Amino acid sequence: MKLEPTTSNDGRLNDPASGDVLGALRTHRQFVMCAHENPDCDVLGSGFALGIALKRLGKDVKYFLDDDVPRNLTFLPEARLTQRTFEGVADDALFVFFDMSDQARAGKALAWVPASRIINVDHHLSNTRFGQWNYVREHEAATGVLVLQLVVGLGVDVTPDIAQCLLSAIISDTGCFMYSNAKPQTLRTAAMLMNAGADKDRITEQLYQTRTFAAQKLLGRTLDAAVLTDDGICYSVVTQVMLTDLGADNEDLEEVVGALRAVDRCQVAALLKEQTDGSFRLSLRSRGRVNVMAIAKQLGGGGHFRAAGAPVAGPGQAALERVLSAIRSETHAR
Ligand SMILES: [Mn+2]
Repeated sequence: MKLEPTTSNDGRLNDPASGDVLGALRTHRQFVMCAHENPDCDVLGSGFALGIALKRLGKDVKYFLDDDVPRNLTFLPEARLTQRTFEGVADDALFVFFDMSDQARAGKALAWVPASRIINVDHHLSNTRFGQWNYVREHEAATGVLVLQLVVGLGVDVTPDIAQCLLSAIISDTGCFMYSNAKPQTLRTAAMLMNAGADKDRITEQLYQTRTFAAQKLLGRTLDAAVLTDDGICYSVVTQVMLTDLGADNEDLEEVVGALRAVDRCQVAALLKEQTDGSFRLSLRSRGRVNVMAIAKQLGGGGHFRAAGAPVAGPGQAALERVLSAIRSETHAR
């Protein structure tokens, strides 16, 4: 389906900010799509969608992923094509980093890539413009929205597969349109993608109505152990022992922090997830008053106003104290 360039949130047509990036995409031959650690639907959907579009222009595309595709995202077109090595990647290939505020988010496997070979496509507030080419629009709901601009800018038809990838990215990053980043234009873009062949029902079934039994049990245990403080912090800690007991893994934790955030007296939800090396990964959510990105930044992480994350060193009690004090320094400063 041929789509007209979309109108961005600020009303601009055919986003001129994408110009340099479009030039790089048109003139180079080979591209490596790159995801951040703990890949999500926005980063993978964005990479697959642009990959499909570039292949339609005769370009060579690799999908590098130093991870398995999360189980609930294996329905995405191209999900079976990811590779863990740089086999077949030429010296002149460009690396497209999606949905990352800085290069470190891509992890050690991609730390070697020089800025001169990086295209950076992102919507995070704290983006450091780490690429030679940067297409960053901080107020878009998902990186997938920017990729749609690129696909249209390249003159490629939005095929059902491209539409499926991009609608998945948008649905995921807006929490199925529940979050405040879902604007009227976001809904129009989603409608357009459905018209182009995206299967909304399949996406929502995969993303929101399919859980492992272990994940449901883990949600129960984590909520049972949750603490709500007088100053509105709702937190819980997931240990490796809990995961092992239930035969669960990190993928089974997706729903937990949202369930903490849903508590009526909660201002900031915090979930500390113990990693196999004894360190922790922190997920933060805000009910709208507190900027959790500022909290995450204090701890060396990043994200968005209402959803952010950071790595936190162990052991557990010290990690928890550091997190609570970072949250309080932000909430009480207001
Ligand atoms: Mn995103």
